[in-house]
Amino acid sequence: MDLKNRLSEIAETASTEFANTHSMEELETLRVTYLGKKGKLTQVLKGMKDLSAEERPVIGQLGNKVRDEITSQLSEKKALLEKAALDKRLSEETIDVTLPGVKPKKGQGHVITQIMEEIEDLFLGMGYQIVEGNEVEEDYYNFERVNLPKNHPARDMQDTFYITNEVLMRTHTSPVQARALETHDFSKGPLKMISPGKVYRRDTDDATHSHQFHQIEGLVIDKHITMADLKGALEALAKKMFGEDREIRLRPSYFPFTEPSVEVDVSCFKCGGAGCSVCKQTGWIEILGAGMTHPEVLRMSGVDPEVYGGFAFGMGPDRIAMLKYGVEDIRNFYLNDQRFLEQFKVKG
Ligand code: 2U9
Repeated sequence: MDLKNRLSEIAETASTEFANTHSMEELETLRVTYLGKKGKLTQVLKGMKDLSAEERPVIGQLGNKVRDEITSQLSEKKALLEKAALDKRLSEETIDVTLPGVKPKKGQGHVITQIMEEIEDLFLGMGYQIVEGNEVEEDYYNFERVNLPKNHPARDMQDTFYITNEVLMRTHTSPVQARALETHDFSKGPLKMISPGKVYRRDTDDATHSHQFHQIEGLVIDKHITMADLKGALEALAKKMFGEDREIRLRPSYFPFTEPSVEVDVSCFKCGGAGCSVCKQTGWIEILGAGMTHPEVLRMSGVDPEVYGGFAFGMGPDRIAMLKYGVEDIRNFYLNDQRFLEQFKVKG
């Protein structure tokens, strides 16, 4: 058979075979059969070298025409098969919009964060500002400026992690107050602030101690502040955290940064004061320490204690959370066990 006839036959059989193809795999096999390196068309075109000079362009033209036809049939069939596959998928895959959706799990703040935010809300409402300072602090601001000079015995209870001899992890949030005192412009009004945050001590971790815990300290400095103002503020705090029926009592105590100093008890929220296991049969639970700011502390911050004075207080949100929820081991707060943490939902 001459090349011309062979080309016509190839065009014919290709056309029939493409028409009878029903899958992409078959189509690919056909492509290789006709157009591949060793394909039928390629074989025929290779034979062109033996043709005469007159015949070669005629057969060459016909060869190109047949190749173009096969190529376009191939892509038409490919598009057809793709569309058929898509139509099949669309008819098979249905979405039942009436099925219940997957409810996203709503998280919540850590129980200590929730307690701290509740306390912050209360004091914001009473006109206090919230000031956060550095957890890495200078010895000078952490100790000296709150009346704890080098070799003061009370430093023993507040050993901490030292970065250098003079730089340490703060042992309380008092340095935040000391820094605020020296920058506050009293001609613009009183200083009313709370400082919440993490603090550090070189404690051996046990059920009631952790090397890292939280504090919220407060400071109010103005002219004519009395201990009655202190009692009013702390009574509001006790009622907010432990219930409207709570009362507080002040017992004399000692802190280097306040004089006089007091320890503050709240009437037992479990038994109302009658005596139970929570309050160890006393009717009262100690929740914070407080006092009138020591004149020396004010003087060191450049504030004249003859003109200005006020009160300060400090509490541990970890202890408040333990009391409020009956948690017996402080370390539970820091284990990141979801089963424990999910139990606490203060707001919302
Ligand atoms: C300045 C002036 C005064 C902060 C105060 C307390 C009383 C207090 C701790 C007891 C154990 C909190 O729960 S605890 O960790 N604190 O009792 N803190 S008055 O007084 C200041 C601070 C800074 C410049």
